Amino acid sequence: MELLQKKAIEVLNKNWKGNFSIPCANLYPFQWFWDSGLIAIGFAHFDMPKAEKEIETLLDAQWENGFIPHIIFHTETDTYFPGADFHLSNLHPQASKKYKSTGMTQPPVTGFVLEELYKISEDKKATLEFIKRNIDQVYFNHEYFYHQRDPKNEGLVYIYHNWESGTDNSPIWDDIWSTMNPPEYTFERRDTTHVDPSERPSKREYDHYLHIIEIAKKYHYNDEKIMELSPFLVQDPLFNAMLIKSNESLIKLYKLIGGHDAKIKQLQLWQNKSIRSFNDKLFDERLGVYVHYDLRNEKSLNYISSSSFSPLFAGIPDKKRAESMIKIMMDKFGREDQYLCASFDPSSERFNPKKYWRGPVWINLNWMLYRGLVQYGYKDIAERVKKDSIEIIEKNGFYEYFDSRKKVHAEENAGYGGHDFSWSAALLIDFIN
Ligand code: 9YW
Repeated sequence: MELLQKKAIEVLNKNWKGNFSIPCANLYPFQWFWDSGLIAIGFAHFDMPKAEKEIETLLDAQWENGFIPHIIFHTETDTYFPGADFHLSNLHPQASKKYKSTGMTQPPVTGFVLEELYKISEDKKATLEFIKRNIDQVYFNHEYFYHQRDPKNEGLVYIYHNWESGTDNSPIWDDIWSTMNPPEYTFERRDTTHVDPSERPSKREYDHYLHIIEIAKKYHYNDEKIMELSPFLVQDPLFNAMLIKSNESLIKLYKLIGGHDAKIKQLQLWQNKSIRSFNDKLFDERLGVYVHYDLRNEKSLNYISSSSFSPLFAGIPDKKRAESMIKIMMDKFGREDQYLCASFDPSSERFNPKKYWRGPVWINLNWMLYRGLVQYGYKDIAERVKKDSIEIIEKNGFYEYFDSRKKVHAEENAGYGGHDFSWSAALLIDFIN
């Protein structure tokens, strides 16, 4: 275990660029929002100044309206498509003047990351000072979500692009792609020069991704216009669970700091409404798990994915519901020949254990699942998630994602996508400490 930890530290230090981390060399050469948060948790175990700097750099790129972008383009490299010249964040009047970025966001992990840093810290006083300096920006980000992304005022925020979900090519989006018919764009993919194209989204899927951005750009990333016109408008259980988990952390941290009654009260109001709507609207009684809601077409997207279980991490289901969710997870995802937890329902015909978010196991989702299972008292299953996560890294290395089928790991390298991947390393460190 010591050797694995040493290697993980090497990966993180290698991907550290002075003020922030890249998710992995070549494939993802910039700073990504939720990667940064999770990477900071890893650094906190052995280098708190880097953990703090990671978050400070992320928050430094916040827009004047509270929005935090999903990619911050710190350098000019063209090894990634679509880059800064495609996204053109400066179209938005309140975009950061200091950093080029995308005009979309990612799961809001920053609130709970601040709490994790505090828990891990050996110098709580100094870490609390760091939190005091930064927490209001995170609060401002939540305010942005509740003011700009919740058209029905129900406490559930929408995402307008699959890249905002963090689960880029999930089969769930296939239903939305079938409502669209984007132009066939001409562009040069860069991801497929770094990793095997069979493990990445297709060209046609990319046409859809680009088309949504073109619409948003046409209206200068104006939230009202996006809400009105984006063909992709989804209430995502993973995204909303991250927001809810982060709300809870902000409440705890503000209480610790003292003297922020108005903000605590507001967070509590958001929190109560969000949890109520989440349970009323995103739970599918027939499937017995949480699902996505397509706001544009006003219908539930009834599929089981690893996002379906992420509400456990945020304490959203009651005990009874949690019990039935976990039973479904074990029946469908937890068979002995599968590693926990595939990113998509292995019994579905859309399942593909090699292809990105269509089936492989991801360490970030496993980490959340582990935490959720522990919180609800499912220690044995939690231990299996942890054991599986460590085992697939030990067998293959710090890959971006992993085949969910055990037999493949016995025969060949079953780690896919980018190698020496930051959050796989960071969360491995957190798992074993
Ligand atoms: C892309 C960086 C990002 C993650 C996303 C993941 C992938 C990038 O990599 O998206 O070009 O599609 O899906 O969750 O933040 O690690």
